[in-house]
Amino acid sequence: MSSKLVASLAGIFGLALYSSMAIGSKYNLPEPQNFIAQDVYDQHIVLMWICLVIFIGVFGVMFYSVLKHRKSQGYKAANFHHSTSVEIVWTVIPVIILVLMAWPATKTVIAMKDTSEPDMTIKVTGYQWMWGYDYLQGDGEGISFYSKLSTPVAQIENKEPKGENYLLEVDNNLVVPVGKKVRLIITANDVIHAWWVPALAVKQDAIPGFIRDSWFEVDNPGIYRGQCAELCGKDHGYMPIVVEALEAEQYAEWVAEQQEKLAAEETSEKQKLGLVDGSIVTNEKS
Ligand SMILES: [Cu+2]
Repeated sequence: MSSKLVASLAGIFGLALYSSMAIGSKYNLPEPQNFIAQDVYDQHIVLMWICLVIFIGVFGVMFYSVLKHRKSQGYKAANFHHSTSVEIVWTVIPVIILVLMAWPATKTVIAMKDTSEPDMTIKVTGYQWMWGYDYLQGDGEGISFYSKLSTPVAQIENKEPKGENYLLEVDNNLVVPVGKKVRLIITANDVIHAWWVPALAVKQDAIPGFIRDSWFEVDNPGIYRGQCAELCGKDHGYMPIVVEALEAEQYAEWVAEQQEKLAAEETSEKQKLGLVDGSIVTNEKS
């Protein structure tokens, strides 16, 4: 009977593990896009296995003890109160496990916080409910825009079928070049938000009146999505983040395009104010 029970438990467990692997891609962390995200991913997997081993060990011993030594089998409870050696063992073993887990995690956190020598710096500002990006230093310096949710209201109100990137799409992506260290200076204009892009392993609170910094590098061109991760009001779920990583050449093209747009805006602004004659400055690029 007991071997049957063990076999069926093992079967259920195996099945659960197998099905969790099958749907793993959906519920697992997204595919890491830089070495920090890879470290985070690997440590996550190792920690899950450690949890699993501890879970099976602890519950295995507990169920074995309860089932095998129950009163109806003629066992009598021991009535000792204190065992120094047991207490030392169950303190020392978890401490060793915790230190082994904390060692690599600490190294990764320190690397995450190392924002020195960036190739470019972008200021990220959280607003209720959108993001603002200002390219402060490096390629693209001077570019500045807001990034707002672009999912149609009809989809949100169930009047249209929901798109593939429902609530994870914006009008202006945060465009960056691949392979460059991008330092982010993060703050907020109203309440606390948090800039979170899991594939890039960045999650940082954006706090009004304070500056926090973080950094990322993207290994491969592509689009990586994230969300505000700090409850910031009624539209907290409607301020996604979209990072678009481009190869160097395409990035340079994008920068040129943006700067032209900025120059044109500046000119028309000045014309409106009657400060200059537009015809003279239209070819001037700042
Ligand atoms: Cu927010």
